[in-house]
Amino acid sequence: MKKIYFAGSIRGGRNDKEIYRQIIGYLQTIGEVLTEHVGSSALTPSGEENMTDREIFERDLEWLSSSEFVVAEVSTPSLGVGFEIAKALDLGKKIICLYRNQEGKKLSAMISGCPGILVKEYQSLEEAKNIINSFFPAIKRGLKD
Ligand code: 6K6
Repeated sequence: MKKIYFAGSIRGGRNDKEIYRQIIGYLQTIGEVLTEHVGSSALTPSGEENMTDREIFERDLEWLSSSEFVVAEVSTPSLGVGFEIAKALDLGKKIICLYRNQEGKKLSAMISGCPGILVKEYQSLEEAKNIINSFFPAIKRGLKD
């Protein structure tokens, strides 16, 4: 099963958590999503957490290293997501960033201008699914591994 690392804002703000949950749900039909909690409505920026920041950092980097693909939802700016994208680039992962265009806002040039990152704009979940399908061409042919 393909391992997919989904990245989405946590302390950067949780406005898009429902979208993350829906995208994660779709990615789970394709492979194993290591970071399912990113879409959880129980996860708040200041919520109780039984892990230290160092433990979270180390666990997430381990997951990132072991994954083949990184799917990042970058509409809500997040330092952590930016860091994960840069790290994934260094590790040679295949990265796609999904971005919803919002009036008065623009995606960071460090993401949209980076040649190793595929950035795709979407509005609806349906569009996001189509983008994901074309990012995972083998999946479309029914090959899950
Ligand atoms: C609970 C309450 C506050 O923080 C927590 C638990 N924190 C995290 N748990 C799991 N992954 C995390 C946590 N904080 C950051 N990450 C990783 O960084 C996730 O994989 C996200 O993709 C990304 C979010 O970064 P920020 O800067 O928005 O928090």
